[in-house]
Amino acid sequence: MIVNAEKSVNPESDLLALREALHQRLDQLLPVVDEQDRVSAAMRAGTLAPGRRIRPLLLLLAAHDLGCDRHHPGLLDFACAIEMIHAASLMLDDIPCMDNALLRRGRPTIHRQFGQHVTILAAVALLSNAFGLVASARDLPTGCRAQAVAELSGAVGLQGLVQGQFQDLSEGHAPRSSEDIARTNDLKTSMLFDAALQMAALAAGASPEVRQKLRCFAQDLGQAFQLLDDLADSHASTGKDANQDEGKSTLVALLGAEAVQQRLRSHLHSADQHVTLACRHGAATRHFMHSWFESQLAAFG
Ligand code: GRG
Repeated sequence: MIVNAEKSVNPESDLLALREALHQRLDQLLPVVDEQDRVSAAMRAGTLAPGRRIRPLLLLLAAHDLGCDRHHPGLLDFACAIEMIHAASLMLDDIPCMDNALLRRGRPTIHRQFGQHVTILAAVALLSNAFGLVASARDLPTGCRAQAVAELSGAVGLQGLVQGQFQDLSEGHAPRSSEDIARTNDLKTSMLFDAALQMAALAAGASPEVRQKLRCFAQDLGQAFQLLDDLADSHASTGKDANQDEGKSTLVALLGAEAVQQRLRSHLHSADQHVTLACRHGAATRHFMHSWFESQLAAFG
């Protein structure tokens, strides 16, 4: 376990510092070696574009709440790997045979900048880089790194993001029950949150009981996150195409915005209880989660 030396955290300035550390490390991990190399340029453009960095921040803050030094270099590597996988998933999600999106993170989607074949290759290379980075994360025990690779592989593969995306694409435009929608959201969104939290727990040497509570936390958080994403769909200021969900069977379409907001708050409440039990009160993680959702709900709710 990597021990935390400092105790006090100023949430806002600390978040800024963590975001900056993430950006710098990602920049270092994805260098411009050859100006002509379109694939590496697409990898950089997809990853370094101004995303909100929710997943890697969650990893670092949960690790802090579990007693780790949140600036530990190995944790930063884990967090960057999570962001690379997330960026790869967004790049693939946006291509014409999937969501056919024009805008992402306030910029033209990667296939519009670099073409489809470059985007697909860049996403595959990002995935490969991410697994390599976890396997070689700095100053972490071999067993911890190996288990982190296994967590991540489970979250991305056929029982994770890939399956969620497949279900969304093949069933998303047909009528679905709220349970089916929630199951797909779990695969698409909660699984990567869970991998991030499990990697924090592995670095912290957390017990199986703590890891189980974190799984429950991730499930609620992912559901809340996806509901917010659905509520934000009709707004123009998200940096993504508005009304991308038109004709899709989302929970907003099925239950209406008000019921979805209630459902979202109930998931947040449950998430709060799980993380409080898992992470010795989970102060940093809870503060981040609540302030982030409150600001988003004020804008889109
Ligand atoms: C092999 C990695 C990989 C994926 C293959 C394409 C795919 C399968 C999965 C896509 C899953 C997907 C797009 C889930 C949506 C999750 C979601 C709500 C994304 C938006 O996340 P934000 O709001 O985005 O955190 P930023 O841009 O802020 O990072």
